Amino acid sequence: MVSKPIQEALNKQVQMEAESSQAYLAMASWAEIQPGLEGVSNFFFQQSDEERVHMLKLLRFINERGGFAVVPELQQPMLTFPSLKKLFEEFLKHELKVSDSINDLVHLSLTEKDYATHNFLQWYVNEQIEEERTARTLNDKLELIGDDKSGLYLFDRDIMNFRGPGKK
Ligand code: OFO
Repeated sequence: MVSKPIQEALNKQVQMEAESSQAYLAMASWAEIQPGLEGVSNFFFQQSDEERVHMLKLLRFINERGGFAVVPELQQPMLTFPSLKKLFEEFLKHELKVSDSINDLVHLSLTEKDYATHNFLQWYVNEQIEEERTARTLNDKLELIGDDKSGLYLFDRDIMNFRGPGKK
């Protein structure tokens, strides 16, 4: 059985994952209408799907543990981006925020002595290592490319194959 504080914190994380999914969906949609960013757009459509899976996993865990998973109201995400660089900066910023939130949850699970939740959260801890690494690497690549058009062409072409180590 989940305690009240754990249930609340897990439900907050449900909201965060759902908002991540929305944020990446908005990035995908913006990229889709920019010339030549099909790869980036596909990457974020896929990223958005993954976040929905993260959300569902939490939702089902809460109910499985005798709690009640609340389907949250969502904030509208950032819809347009002044540049590709800005979009990827937002991506990294977002993932860092999610990592902080997961870390807080892990901490709470220990103080509440909820070892089942602690164990469940390890999947998210590992996932965040991958997500942060992906976002950092892509930001570094863009920094290196600068305004070089052929570099951007290759970036867009290669991003679909770039899922970070351990990702399928
Ligand atoms: Fe759910 O991993 Fe990104 O946010």
